[in-house]
Amino acid sequence: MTTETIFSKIIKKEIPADIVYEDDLALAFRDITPQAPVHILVIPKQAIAKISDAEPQDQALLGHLLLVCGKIAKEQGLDNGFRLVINNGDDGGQTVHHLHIHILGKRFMQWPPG
Ligand code: DGP
Repeated sequence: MTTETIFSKIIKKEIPADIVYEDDLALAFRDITPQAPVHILVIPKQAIAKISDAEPQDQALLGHLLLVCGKIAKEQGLDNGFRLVINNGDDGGQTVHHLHIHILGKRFMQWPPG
């Protein structure tokens, strides 16, 4: 089940966001509470609530989102590396129920994550 989220409003430009990339399928904008000097969220315009809800027919869209992440990382100069994160569900720490990929960069990332 998908419901309206704050990200749906960003897609419809009903609320502002610092958008860094947009195409027919995807939108990317800076996270409002950045956890790294570069912290960008890449989302599908189609509202999939979480990665575990994705279906086989979403395969091309999911691949597209990853390619967009790579393109943005290059544009943002993350040549020394970066981290992609998808939080899924409560234990995953997901707070917005519209699939999003975090791109975090311009600092060293610890492992394991908290
Ligand atoms: P997650 O915990 O994976 O669901 O991450 C949700 C992220 O979304 C969190 O890092 C903060 C960000 N966020 C929440 N509301 C807004 C908003 O209105 N604008 C922007 N730009 N980011 C938001």
